[in-house]
Amino acid sequence: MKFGHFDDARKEYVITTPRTPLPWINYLGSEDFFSLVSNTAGGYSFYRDARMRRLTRYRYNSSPLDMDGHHIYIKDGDTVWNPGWQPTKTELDSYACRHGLGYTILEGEKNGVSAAQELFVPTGDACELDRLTLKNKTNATKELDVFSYVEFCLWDAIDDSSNFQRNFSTGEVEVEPAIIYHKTEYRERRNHYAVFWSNTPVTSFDTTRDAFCGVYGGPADPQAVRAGHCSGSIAHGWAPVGALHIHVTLAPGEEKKILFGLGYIENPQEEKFTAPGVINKERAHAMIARYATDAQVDAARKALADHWEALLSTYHLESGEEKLNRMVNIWHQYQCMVTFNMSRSASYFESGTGRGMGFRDSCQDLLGFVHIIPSRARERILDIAATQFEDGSAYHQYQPLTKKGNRDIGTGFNDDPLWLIAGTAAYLRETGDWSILDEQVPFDNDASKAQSLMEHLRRSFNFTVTHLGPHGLPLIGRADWNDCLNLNCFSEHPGESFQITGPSEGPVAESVFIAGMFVKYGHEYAELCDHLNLADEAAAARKAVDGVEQAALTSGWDGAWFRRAYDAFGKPVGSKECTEGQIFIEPQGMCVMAGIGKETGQAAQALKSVEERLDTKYGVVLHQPAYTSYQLNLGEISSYPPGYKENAGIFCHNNPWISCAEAVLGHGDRAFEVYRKTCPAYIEDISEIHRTEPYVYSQMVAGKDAPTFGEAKNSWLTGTAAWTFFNVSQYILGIQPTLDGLKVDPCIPHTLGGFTVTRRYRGATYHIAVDNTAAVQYGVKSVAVDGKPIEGSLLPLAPEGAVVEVQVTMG
Ligand code: BGC
Ligand code: IFM
Repeated sequence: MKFGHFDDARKEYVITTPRTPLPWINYLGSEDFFSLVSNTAGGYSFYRDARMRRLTRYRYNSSPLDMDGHHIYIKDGDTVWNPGWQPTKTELDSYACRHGLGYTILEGEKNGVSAAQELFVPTGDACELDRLTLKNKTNATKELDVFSYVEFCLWDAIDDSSNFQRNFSTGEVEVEPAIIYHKTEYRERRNHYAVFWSNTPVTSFDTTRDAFCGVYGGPADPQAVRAGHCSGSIAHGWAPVGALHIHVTLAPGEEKKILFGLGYIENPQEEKFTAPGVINKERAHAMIARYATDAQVDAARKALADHWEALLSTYHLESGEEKLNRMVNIWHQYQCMVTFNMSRSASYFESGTGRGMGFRDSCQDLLGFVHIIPSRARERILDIAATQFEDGSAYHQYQPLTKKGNRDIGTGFNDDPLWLIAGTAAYLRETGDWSILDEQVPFDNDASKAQSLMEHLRRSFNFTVTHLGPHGLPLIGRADWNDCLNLNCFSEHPGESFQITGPSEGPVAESVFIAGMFVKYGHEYAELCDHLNLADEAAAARKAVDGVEQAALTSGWDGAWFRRAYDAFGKPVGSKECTEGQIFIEPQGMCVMAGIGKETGQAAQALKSVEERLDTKYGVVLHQPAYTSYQLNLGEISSYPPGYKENAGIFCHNNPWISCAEAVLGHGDRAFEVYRKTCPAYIEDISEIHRTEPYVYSQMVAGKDAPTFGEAKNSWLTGTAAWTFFNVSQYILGIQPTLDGLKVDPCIPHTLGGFTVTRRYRGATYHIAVDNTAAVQYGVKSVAVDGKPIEGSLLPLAPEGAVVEVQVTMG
């Protein structure tokens, strides 16, 4: 069953009922100001950091669901309704939600009045605009009362939801006609405030929740809306809100537009007050003036549309597969932007308060983002590297506002350092900007300990070299990619409480997955050394890589697949010797991607085992058999019921690894089959089972051991976005940036007769037409550039501004 449809021409998903299985959301903003908005106008806004600069409140996991948001009420006689249905839930005569690139439009109609609430964050500005277009479709004049309402958060979202004894006394606002300033905490160390305004004169306003909603009321039936008037309340402590009321008269057929805005203003510290306690409003006035007229708002919308058009034109596919085109050209890349911006911090499932930017997550996000805005990728790489320690290890997460490592989450994830090589190498392949390696970057955010980025990568590489275990495999530490496989978390006295011991305290648990990573990214590191003429270092790196590769092929091999790990007692994990957890997806994907066992046949055997033992109709599960009971020596993984999350769920993130690995072996049909099984557009028809948004990936889908097999959870913020785009663009369609230029090496289903990709790369535009009338899965027979045949499939680098015609024939 579907709850809407794709509108590819407008690059939108159109939801046609507000009763989706879960709120289906969109992200507005991609620079500093962000809003999440659901298909029923729920959501919240923040500036840069969802924990430290939260503008509006959101109550997660609430009942009723998704009541806090960006609400517009329309009172028409005795009927009160919202264009997005919630929070009044008044039945609408028609409803649609259009989620597009950086904007959402909620279209409702009731009793002959249509209302479109268009929400977006303009490029280059720190505000959300909500434009309401009202139209009277009847033959009689309509007298309407329109209310726009937001509930402010007192900035620090954790403090806001816990420190009530203080916070009920700190709230402060200022009001000017049609403008409400939320200035809580401005008087002390802060220099920022929020502004909520309308471009239309207001009839009345409220700034206290008690007055607007009623002490025992709520957004579903606010007292002021029922009364048709606000009471001019001024917040002193308690819960400051922004509520603006506008009376609107609409003649038959008449249409009117009203703009509401929510902005973030930061004044320099020294400009704090114009008079004691009174904020300096200059910047707010300037912001409001930027969107005073409809023409200005139209121009801002157009600028946003142009911005996205330009971003997406970097990689554009035309093929006979409509769903593939849609995902590659729109939704994969869009989700890559969102995951790049958010890492795993703020969604409807991540509260924005627990996690900041992940070290491994953000490095992987670069793989799918680096072509979109390379300059932002560059900045991100330097930010991430600055949280590394001198021994090459790293904080697992950092806070976006301060960019400082997050001490609560700590360190000890031994895969982290290698992801920095992965992200940086991807940046270099895309841009050829070798200057980044010379950048001086602090360790542990301490400028006095700065070294070149290349030195950071060297320490990343050496971290693995110096942390090998008894089988010559890398030590796993607290965990590798699989956060929940905690093999050094054990007790010698069963029944004792859960203990996590740090990697320096002697644990010997080893990871075959990190071995695969080390081989893959170790080779990429050696290539950087080659390029920098560090021949000795390159040779030494390759020698270290070969050693780990041998260990993976011997101690890491179980007979028909790669083992997952060795636990702290030296027993294999992910082996036929185990009763549960005999085979895991991660090492099969990563080792084969690294080329391990390609010559010996072990790689093909490993993927065959994946297909036989881990594949399901909804995707490849993490491991089999699922753990049926909690086991202290395995850690959090076995704390989940079978089929959920890391305990044998379909973790979407490592499905593309299998698809990439199949492509490495030239299996185009299977690579595409694995891609298709979890791909949103291909499973749109089972939205009632899948339940999350059908336009983006979720972190996981319940595996075959779960009672709710096929049900997805944790949509939007997942490494699946980057890995999928990386897979489909570079492994399947095979348009591969290398250090020396673009290479074309597709691995596609034999039924795909061909395709064309337009790729902007290092300033030139390549039109690449691939002909597969030979109906093969893999293999390039000939390549012609501007009509002239070339040797091999590496395209000569074209000068900036050039347009290059490339003809590739498979066979
Ligand atoms: C995992 C969760 C786990 C959490 C904390 C996440 O990355 O997906 O399953 O509970 O880390 O360890
Ligand atoms: O690898 C992790 C990631 O960093 C956060 N989400 C879950 C993944 C698997 O545990």
